[in-house]
Amino acid sequence: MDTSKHEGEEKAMPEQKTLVIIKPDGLVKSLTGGILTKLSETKLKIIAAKVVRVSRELAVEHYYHLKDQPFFGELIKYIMGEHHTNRVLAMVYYGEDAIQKVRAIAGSTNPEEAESISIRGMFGRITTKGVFENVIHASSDPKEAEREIKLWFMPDEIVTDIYPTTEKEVARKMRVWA
Ligand code: DAT
Ligand code: MG
Repeated sequence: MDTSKHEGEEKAMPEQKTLVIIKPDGLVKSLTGGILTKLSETKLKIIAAKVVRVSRELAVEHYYHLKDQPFFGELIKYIMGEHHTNRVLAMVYYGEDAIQKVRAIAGSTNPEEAESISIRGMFGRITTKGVFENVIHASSDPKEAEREIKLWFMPDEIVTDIYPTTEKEVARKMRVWA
């Protein structure tokens, strides 16, 4: 049986997963609804979502590739919500061509260069300190998506099995309801 056409189609339109974060300015300015509505234009599935208080450790790990940039310190303060609120909404979107679809709707990194009907174009701004408050993070390629999703989520927080897992005995104290 010749399956080459089918395989070719799968390669052209792979199912992908991508980490999306609504940053602190997005939450504090009540932009969540508008951003989720824009993202729903992609017709992708949300397979994980949680509100996270971002620690310095998580922020630095997330943006480690930018650690030598002059804006790194301000970027870490921004994602930790120093000027807004210390929480973000972290999500995993899944589906065909997810990474590019979300990046297209998010718009360019610099909110002033972003297309006006993109999320960053509609809701982003540049502060007087030069911080790009661009309201949303979206992974830029499959390798980055995997690293970021594994950094922000545990396997059981995601409703679809997207990466291989293993079972491990862990003895640790955890907070429970009193
Ligand atoms: P993106 O978020 O579009 O993937 P990136 O990964 O290059 O862009 O940078 C991560 C964040 O760092 C970006 O959302 C905003 C900030 N940033 C990037 N370039 C910047 C610059 N030249 N000045 C100020 N902030 C910048
Ligand atoms: Mg990036």
